[in-house]
Amino acid sequence: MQDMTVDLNSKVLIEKAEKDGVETMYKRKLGYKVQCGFGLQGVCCRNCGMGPCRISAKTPRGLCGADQHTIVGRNFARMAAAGTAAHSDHARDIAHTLALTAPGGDYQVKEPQKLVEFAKFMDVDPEGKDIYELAHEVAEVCLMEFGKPFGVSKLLKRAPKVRQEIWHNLGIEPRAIDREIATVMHSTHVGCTADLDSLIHMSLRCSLADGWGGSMIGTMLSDILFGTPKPVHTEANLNVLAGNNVNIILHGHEPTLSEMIVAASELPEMQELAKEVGADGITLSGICCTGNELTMRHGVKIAGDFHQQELAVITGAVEAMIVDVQCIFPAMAEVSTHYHTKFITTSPKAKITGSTYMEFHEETAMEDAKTIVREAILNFKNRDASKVLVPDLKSEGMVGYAEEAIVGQLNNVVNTQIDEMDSIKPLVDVLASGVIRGVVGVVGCNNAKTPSNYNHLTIIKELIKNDFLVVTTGCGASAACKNGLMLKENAPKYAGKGLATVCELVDIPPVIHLGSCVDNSRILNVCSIVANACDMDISDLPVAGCAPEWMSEKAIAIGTYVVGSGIDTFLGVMPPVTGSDRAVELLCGGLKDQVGACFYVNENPVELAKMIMDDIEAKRPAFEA
Ligand code: BF8
Repeated sequence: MQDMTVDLNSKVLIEKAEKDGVETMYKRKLGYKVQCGFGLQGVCCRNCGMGPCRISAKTPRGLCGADQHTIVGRNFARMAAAGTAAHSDHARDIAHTLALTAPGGDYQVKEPQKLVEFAKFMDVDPEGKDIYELAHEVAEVCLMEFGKPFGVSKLLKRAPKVRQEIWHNLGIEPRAIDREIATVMHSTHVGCTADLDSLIHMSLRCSLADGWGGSMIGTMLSDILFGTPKPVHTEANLNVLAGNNVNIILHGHEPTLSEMIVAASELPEMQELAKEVGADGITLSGICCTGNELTMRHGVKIAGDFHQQELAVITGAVEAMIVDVQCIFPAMAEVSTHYHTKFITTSPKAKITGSTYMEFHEETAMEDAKTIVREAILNFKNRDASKVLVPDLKSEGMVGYAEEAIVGQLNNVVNTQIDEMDSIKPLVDVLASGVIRGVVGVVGCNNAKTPSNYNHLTIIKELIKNDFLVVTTGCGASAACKNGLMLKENAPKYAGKGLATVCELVDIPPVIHLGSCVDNSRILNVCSIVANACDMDISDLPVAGCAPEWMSEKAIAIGTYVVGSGIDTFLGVMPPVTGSDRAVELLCGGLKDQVGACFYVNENPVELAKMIMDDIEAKRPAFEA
């Protein structure tokens, strides 16, 4: 089992789990020596009650006559729709929270100027309006983006004109977000779409509603509510858990809950209560995207990534794991029974049997957060010292580079102009000169199909060694931070000469922390600004996307909108599409002629990194000209 991760802390805790008699994902994986071949190829259909139908040489069609291309296409589209739903429902909650803002309230507008700019972008006139009146109006306009009856996403106009035309001509401009999700679900119902090209177009349209709709709204409104991230120091890996402090881990995705827990835990009454129960204080840390949201705005430490959630509890040093939605193992309830940890679920969208359910409402946010934090503190007395093992390793890093920070950091040294074209010029110059060969977004999950973190780290190190700047989000960001790749001081050790020089000159790490998975919309934003500044399409830029260990349906939506935006996307794990050679051809080739980008898959991370670099190098001559 130790070989199933490259994280040394994780190895220690996998061994402890064995001794403690606790089952983890790593153990369960051993029971799955052979996974279902039909599922792996995407040729199992259970979209109606006549099935499940499984395509094979003996049964080349389902009972309704659907062939492998239809079934693979439908399954892929449903994954994209589920991913879009998850990101976008997150964004919807943030928009509802913006509608609740009030002066002196639990939620306030932290970035009034950003709100005004975004209001104008969304065709809301800020003139003569109080900032909260404006916030409520913007919230309503954003909420309309989910269900408006007519028109396409308002955010598409962020993209270069030429890109918008591609979408328009292909008929894949996303309309209302919920409509695109519903359309996929309808069209993949028995007896609807049975045409692969159409299903892939639908997947693109729906995923674009995520990238240029839900996720973009989520990111923008989170900045307005909680502040635009700025570079901040943090620490990462399970050693951030503090010996004699109340350890609270926040896990999940939406900052509405976690921001309030941060605020509640800083209250003097909570700090005093922690002392009363015999602790020295309270230590908050994060897992998964909540970890990213908190670290980039507050420097809250990163406890770990998706594959470390069970291991965090197995340290025996966690008073409470507080979760909201997405990427939470149901197994957390069982694992927690072996220790004193309270596994606290808070969302009606993610109730888990065996958890302690404490529903969180944005309307009573601070009161709810205080109740939850109190529960965690009072649990400190139940910690059993004989069960505690906090492993030794943690790393430092600089995190929290929003678009403004990336552009600003380069600009401070090379250029002091503040208008948009001049601001972006240093980034364009450093790319055009070839000092940095290209920019790669290495993002996404951990997948038990690969040793945890291995693909991420291998690919990131190959890229920066060859002067490719890496930007990262989600659990990929945690992997990089845990391994010291987000420290400028480590640039000479890991980065090529060109990249190391840039890191030194403009004070950036070789791997840039861009935030959570919804923040992949920041990558679209920066690409658009650069493409517009160069009078190019996004597909002409020396950039690429990579998901080395993707596993979630959200990752399928992200990969599909990144491809749809014109960025070649490299996967380290094969999606379940190999049952249809036509689907593979289309996704990994044919789309290039339509949207200027496609997927590439290679399960060898060194080879995948080489493919990324070759791909970008091939684009460089045109970009340099
Ligand atoms: O949205 S990277 S495992 S945490 S899905 Fe989940 Fe994947 Fe981690 Fe965040 Ni993104």
